[in-house]
Amino acid sequence: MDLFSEQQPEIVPLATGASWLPGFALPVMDELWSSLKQHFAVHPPQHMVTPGGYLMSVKTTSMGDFGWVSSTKGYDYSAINPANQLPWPSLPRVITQLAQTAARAAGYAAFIPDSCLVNIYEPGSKMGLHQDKDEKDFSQPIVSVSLGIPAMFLFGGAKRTDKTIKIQLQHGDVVVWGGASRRYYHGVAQVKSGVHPLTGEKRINLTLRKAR
Ligand code: MD3
Ligand code: FE
Repeated sequence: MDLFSEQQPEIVPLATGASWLPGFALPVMDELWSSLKQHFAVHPPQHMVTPGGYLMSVKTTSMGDFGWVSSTKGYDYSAINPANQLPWPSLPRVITQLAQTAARAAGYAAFIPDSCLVNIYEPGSKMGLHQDKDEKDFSQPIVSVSLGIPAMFLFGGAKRTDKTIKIQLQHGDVVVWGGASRRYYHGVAQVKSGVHPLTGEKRINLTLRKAR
């Protein structure tokens, strides 16, 4: 894997502790997509139920020691996929290495993810403004990787009412969210229809986390 062994990546600061690395994952997209397709065959993405009793428009699945799960009982991390009672598979090396290389480039040298949440967006899917607060250690960043058709990502501040900025996340983009930005509200606007040569009519987002 040649994750920028020579060239310096482009790093765009977005907020305190948040860095956008446009195209950072492009060298590994084929490898990433083939490992995701194998994963989907055993742990198919599902519409989870929210604590409020609604179905999410996004489909999710997980990899790693812990996977993010939602039910009418609340949000949690679990070592077992509740849909098939199987343990989530370990993180593919390509994903761990990508996340660690990106975190290091953004200034987080000691990031060891134990969870990868995979979100699948079809045209019309969206994710409302929220904070990620189900993880134990907020000093650890979250690394996000986008594949497939683009989406408008909404990014606010520490309060729900803070002004939001929009950035279009493209195939191969990586964003590292640490420091103050780790607690910021964020969401994804309704995904417009489109086709990507690798993923078809889908956007896939990976979030690498230290959950426990
Ligand atoms: C900023 N996913 O899974 S990735 C999520 O595109 C989630 O699927 C979105 O929000 C997606 O929780 C956004 C970018 C992202 C992920 C986690 C963050 C931004 C973040 C955590 C804190 C601050
Ligand atoms: Fe989130």
